Amino acid sequence: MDQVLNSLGLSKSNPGGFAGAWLGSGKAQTVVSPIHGEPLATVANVTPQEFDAILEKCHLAYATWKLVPAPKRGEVVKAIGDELRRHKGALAELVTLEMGKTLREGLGEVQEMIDICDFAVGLSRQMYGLTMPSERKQHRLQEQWHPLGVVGVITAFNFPVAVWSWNTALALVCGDTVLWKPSSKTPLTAIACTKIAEKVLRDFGFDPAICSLAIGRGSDIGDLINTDPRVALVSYTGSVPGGRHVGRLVQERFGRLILELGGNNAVIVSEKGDLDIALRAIYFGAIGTSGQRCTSTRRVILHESIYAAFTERLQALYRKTTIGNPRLDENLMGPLVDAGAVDTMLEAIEKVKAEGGRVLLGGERLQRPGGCYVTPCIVEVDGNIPMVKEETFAPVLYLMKYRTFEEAIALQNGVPQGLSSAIITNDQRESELFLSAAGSDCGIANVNTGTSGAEIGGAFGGEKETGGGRESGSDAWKAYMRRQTTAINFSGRVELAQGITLEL
Ligand code: UN1
Repeated sequence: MDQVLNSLGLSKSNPGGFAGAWLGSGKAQTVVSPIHGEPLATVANVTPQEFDAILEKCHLAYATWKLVPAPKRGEVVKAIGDELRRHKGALAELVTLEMGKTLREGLGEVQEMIDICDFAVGLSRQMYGLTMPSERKQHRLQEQWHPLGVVGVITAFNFPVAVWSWNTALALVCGDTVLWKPSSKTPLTAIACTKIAEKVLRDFGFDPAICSLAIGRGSDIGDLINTDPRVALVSYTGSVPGGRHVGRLVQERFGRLILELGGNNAVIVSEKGDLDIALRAIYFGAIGTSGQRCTSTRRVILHESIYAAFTERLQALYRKTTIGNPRLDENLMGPLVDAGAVDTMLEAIEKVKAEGGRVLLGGERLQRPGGCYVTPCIVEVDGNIPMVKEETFAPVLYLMKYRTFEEAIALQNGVPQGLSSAIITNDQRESELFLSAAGSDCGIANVNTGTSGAEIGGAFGGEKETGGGRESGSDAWKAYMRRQTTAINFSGRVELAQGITLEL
């Protein structure tokens, strides 16, 4: 463990703030691993005064960074990607130690960081604007994209490093600087990533405050980010209530927002689908990251004709789940992030039982050091009863039946969240209907693959209470830039648009 910390430049006690220099004289917290409940290291939060100085430096760094040609900014992101490749193993280990996902998934998370860096390097030469025909003679109409400012990135514990990288790789090539407030549950991985960015920025001779960090509580440091006009864009990943709060504060000052909030993701399994595919997709979607992905599969909508047999097979698979130390390859499921998450899971199961839900299997706390291990749970429900409409951030899977295809779509869409969805079918008409305007209302809709594990090349995000934001691939970069529309007159006289004349 010490070796992992050392190789990433971490010590036993670490300051939690960075803007060219490391600082942090606020309350110190001990980071405890959910794997065994043992302390990993301590981190000192930043005080509000320190936060102000960090933001000021990050804002000042923007004034010069925005003038660097975008392909040059891309070279910096390329070097960050290379550093991530070098540190992939150690960073994945730290992710596992700090938040408890399996090492395989930790490696996958760091791979997502590398992938988005590669994407952003290409993007640094492709931030195209359009040219439109002007309605006036000898005029040109065009739009171009300019940097926006400081991007405040507020991330959650479950993808402690990838979400920062999706935002940061894009923000950097777009000419923005980044101020990161990670989850208080995962400050060590945030310090490790910031050190990687610091090294690269220094090597290139750029101001390392371009990638700043402020560790502290959401209610103080988070709100300072939300309310400060020096932060042009706030990209927030977290719960629906958290997003509602952030949204109000940022909107109040007309700041820009990207919200990535809760999901309540369903897989529809048609009687015309490949049930082996369905089984694997649902199993990984539900137990992967111990059910703590915003894309985790939470609901399965099964055709009544296959319901009984499929439910049997799924339970048999669940019984084989190896639960334990996520650093060991033999374990498929690690702990939840902390003991509080276990309490929340067990309370949710009690509530759904009171609403008529029938627990088929699992949902128990395991007596292990640290107190964060549970057995994954399957609950049979009659449609979207009230608890099913809530996102419980844990491995609880709800099974429900449908008769007609229209019923399946209505169940899929019948929750307040709209992140990810999937259908397992070999019937082309069903899959096309699912993907049509009459189908899934989610930001992500997959066919014959599960709800989680989105690739970075597509835009990532969801509708309704998921918040509407998009990050990562496709044209999500546009949210990190300022669009400027330009009319250029080369006619040598003045002509008003819309045919308006002005006699002088
Ligand atoms: C999240 O859970 O916040 O699609 C992000 C996935 C991952 C990202 C999840 N690529 O499951």
